[in-house]
Amino acid sequence: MSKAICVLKGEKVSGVVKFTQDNKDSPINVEYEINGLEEGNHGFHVHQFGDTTNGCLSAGPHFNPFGKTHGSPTDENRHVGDLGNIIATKEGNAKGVITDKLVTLFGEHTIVGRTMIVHAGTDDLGKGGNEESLKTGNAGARLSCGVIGVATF
Ligand SMILES: [Cu+2]
Ligand SMILES: [Zn+2]
Repeated sequence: MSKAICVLKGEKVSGVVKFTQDNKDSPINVEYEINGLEEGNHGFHVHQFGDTTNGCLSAGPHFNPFGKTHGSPTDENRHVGDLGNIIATKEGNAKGVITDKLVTLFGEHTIVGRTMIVHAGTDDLGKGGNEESLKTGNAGARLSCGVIGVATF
């Protein structure tokens, strides 16, 4: 069992994301609890760099080691970092578990040392019909972010 954790920090939005994965061939579980959001959908991605020197901007684009276009977690053609949307209640909380078969804690393409970001808007999952949709899903501003690290929780 491999474990990793990410503490999200932003002006208003904060949270914790816990990753667990049995072995390199198992799906990963991504358990998140995030507060301070506006009600509704928020794009949720692993971005390329574990760098927050200039806030969430320094994390770069979506983690995309296979050179694909942006998509939904269930698409064949997607960035590894594409975890879709999380949904916040009217109290501003988003809580849940995502199971994913592409994101991994093992090997060359591990997400450990990269950055999780929560966006201001909805990820259109590559279906927005414009160029930006295939890069970012038009998910808007980067509200909160944190670097993913090894954990023992
Ligand atoms: Cu993102
Ligand atoms: Zn993407």
